[in-house]
Amino acid sequence: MKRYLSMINSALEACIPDGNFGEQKLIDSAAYSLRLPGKRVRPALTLAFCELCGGEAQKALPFACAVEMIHTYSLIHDDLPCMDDDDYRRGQASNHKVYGEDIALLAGDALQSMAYTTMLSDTAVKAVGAENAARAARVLAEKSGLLGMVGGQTIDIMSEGKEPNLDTLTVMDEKKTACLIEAACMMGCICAGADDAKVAAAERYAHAVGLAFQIVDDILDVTSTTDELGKPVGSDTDNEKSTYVALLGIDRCRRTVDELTAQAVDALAVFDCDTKELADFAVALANRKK
Ligand code: GRG
Repeated sequence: MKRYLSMINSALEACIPDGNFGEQKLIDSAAYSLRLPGKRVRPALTLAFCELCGGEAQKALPFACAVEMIHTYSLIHDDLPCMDDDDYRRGQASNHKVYGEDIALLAGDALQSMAYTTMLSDTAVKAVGAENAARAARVLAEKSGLLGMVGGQTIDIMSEGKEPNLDTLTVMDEKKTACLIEAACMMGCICAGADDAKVAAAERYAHAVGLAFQIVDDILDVTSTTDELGKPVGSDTDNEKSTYVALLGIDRCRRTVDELTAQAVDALAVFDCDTKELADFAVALANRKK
């Protein structure tokens, strides 16, 4: 999956516009967070699923960038004082620590619309076809919106300080984290013109990988260091967050991650080609250290 990194980083760089008048600070703020060294898990998945379905990664690149833009906006907003109030992200000062809360909020908003202008540009639409582009954009809107990522973040906030409950926690993590990973994988298939069975299999893979990803995030929040993660550790405990670790303990969490990873690998059976790379990726994400 590492081979996609330079492609993704160059494409993201090309999306950063030149400023005209007073908006330069906003552009700098959005560019600051986009350029920070994220793992690029979601855009890499878009490109990998596109290739798995016989498409060209290059054609899916605007859609991969769109997912990363939505992810970056969510991280900027997540770090704000009214949310998790974190000072570090991706090993650097959080966006609002550099540009102020007002500009950070607006940079998140701007990245959200930039995601849609990027994947609905003439070039992107021509590359994958108008119907596929519209379908991919709808998937991203649904999975990142009210009933998806933002809905999950709302459940998270409403649950602070309350007794954790496994059902609520699972729905929260499915929405907050798995939904955007689902969008990333589904969009890759859609860009390649794949049939509904393949799009549904990509969604199942991503659902399992996404839930495991969030549980690993919760584990790392208590077992890792700020230096290793590039973001503060212990913030879940400080913010009285409901997490899998708080509810089940680390050993049961690890077992759940392994079960979910096995489910992700099973979901790949629908694809009639070599799926080893995506199976290995699910295992690598389950064992990640940052
Ligand atoms: C709309 C005001 C407003 C806020 C929205 C939706 C939202 C805030 C936040 C999303 C929730 C969120 C941040 C979920 C956590 C998902 C997660 C594990 C993020 C970390 O992803 P990585 O590890 O990060 O892929 P890098 O930095 O590598 O890209």
